[in-house]
Amino acid sequence: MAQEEVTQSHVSFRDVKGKYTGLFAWIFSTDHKRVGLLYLYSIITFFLTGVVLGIFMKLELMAPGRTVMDAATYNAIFTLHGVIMIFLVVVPGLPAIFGNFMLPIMIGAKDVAFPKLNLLSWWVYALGAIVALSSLFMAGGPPDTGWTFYAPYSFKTNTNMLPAVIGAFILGFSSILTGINFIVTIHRMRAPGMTWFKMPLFPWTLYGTAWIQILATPIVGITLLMIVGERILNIGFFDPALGGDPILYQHLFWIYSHPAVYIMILPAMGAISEIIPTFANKTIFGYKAIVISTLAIAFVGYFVWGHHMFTAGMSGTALYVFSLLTFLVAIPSAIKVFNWVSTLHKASIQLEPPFFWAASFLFVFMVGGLSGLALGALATNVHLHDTAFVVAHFHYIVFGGVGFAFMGAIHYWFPKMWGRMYNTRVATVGWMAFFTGFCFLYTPMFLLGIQGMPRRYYDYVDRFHGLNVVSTVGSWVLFIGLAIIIINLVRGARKGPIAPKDPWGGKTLEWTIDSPPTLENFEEIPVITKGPYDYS
Ligand code: HEM
Ligand SMILES: [Cu+2]
Repeated sequence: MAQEEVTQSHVSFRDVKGKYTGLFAWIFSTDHKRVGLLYLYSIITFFLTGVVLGIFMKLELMAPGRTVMDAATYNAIFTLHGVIMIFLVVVPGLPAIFGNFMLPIMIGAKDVAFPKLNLLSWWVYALGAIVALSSLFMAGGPPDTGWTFYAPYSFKTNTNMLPAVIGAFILGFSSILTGINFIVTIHRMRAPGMTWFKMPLFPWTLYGTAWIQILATPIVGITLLMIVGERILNIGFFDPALGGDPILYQHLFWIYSHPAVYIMILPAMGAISEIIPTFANKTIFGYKAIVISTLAIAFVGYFVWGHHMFTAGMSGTALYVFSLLTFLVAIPSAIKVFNWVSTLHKASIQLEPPFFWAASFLFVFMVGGLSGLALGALATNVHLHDTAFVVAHFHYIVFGGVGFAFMGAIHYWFPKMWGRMYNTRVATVGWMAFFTGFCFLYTPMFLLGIQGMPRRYYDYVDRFHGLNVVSTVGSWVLFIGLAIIIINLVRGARKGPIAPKDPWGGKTLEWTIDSPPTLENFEEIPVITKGPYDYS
């Protein structure tokens, strides 16, 4: 090994000497792996910011009445929390980090199709983030509409709406650039012999996601521009006084934002589909069913947006159709769950941290999905809409689903990305605390919602006190778990033992190359003859 390391072809991508050094070697690098890590560090920074805001919200809700902040501050904080977590964390999330790092490697390519566009997407992301967060430092303060920017409030509030809206608009371009890059990369750059149905599942989910990114994102872009037009030029898109319609805003917003939830969850499902066969030491059950359900979700996901607006005023027919379609879109997700569980059936499972995250993903994703059905049914929706139940539902899905898959992915691919190992025992303790804290944090919100506690309120009546205390304490446990996880990973990246090429016994291409990879990933482009999960 020591002998090999000195030969040029085995230099890790981190040690390659390029035109620049230091920070510049990162922010001007077009290497897909460096771009992926740039996204990782930026997204983690925003994630931690969002977590701190969340902890403060929970502190406020620990007791009725004013606890640590006033109502206006609370409104600004939940808006910022939502904007950061959705637009800066979970939407770019897995595609921008693990998609950039792993996609070319998993399909046997040396980079993405357009490396410069790829770097540009990070720059656009950084610009969007700066613009969106600049409202914090302006007189008037950050917006207080919630991350959905609903009209009519979004064109009436005196807070700084424009930076947030324009920031989100810019961020959309970053998402579109990533989407275009991935579609072309997958079409044009698969290794010889890698037919569509020999492609691993994570790239498949990135493919489905990429189409949503380029087809749905322009819709939210236009919608956000309409708010700008309404606020600056007084064009009456949404203001009834000017002949506009506030409900139109909700339609336009959710025509993007429901498909966007699939931008978030599909790559998460892809990561889980990689982790499960590796730790079950078994071929994935129903590979084609997973591929087809991925494409089905990406497609049907466009037609269910109305379920966010059942109480907003729609024709009876529209209500029934949106409710029916919402139930239909749950089927392909359920198919995947059956496939994962069947893969685990009678397997000899390696109990390691990535597997713990994947297994707990199955649990939280099911709770999130089934509570979605309770919301998708018309009668129960009227009762539950805009209550804490919705907050519990989407945190189980978005934080539970996407967040747990992210944690699984980073613990799975860590040895490949850093060439070192973290301490698996500490990682398991971190997972336990995080998972326990998560359940205590969000489960009470289901109950509170059923009992009628509204969402987005900084105060509540006395009878909701007990469950809110449980939830707040849960947020501390989760935070401790998160701290353990991050400290452990940082220590592993710095001083962990050197990782072998394939520490977990994975079969996809990334496990055949050096840890960490060389600049061009492969010395020779592999020729593919077998399916991706060949454990025979
Ligand atoms: C079985 C699948 C799912 C069903 C049936 C479902 C159903 C619903 C329904 C009906 C609502 C609206 C509730 C209301 O406000 O009255 C809702 C809200 C939400 N869902 Fe889902 N959902 C599912 C999966 C997902 C997934 C996969 C994600 C994200 C990755 C997600 C994220 C959200 C978010 C963010 C909201 C709340 C948005 C807001 O009001 O601010 N859901 N879901
Ligand atoms: Cu939806």
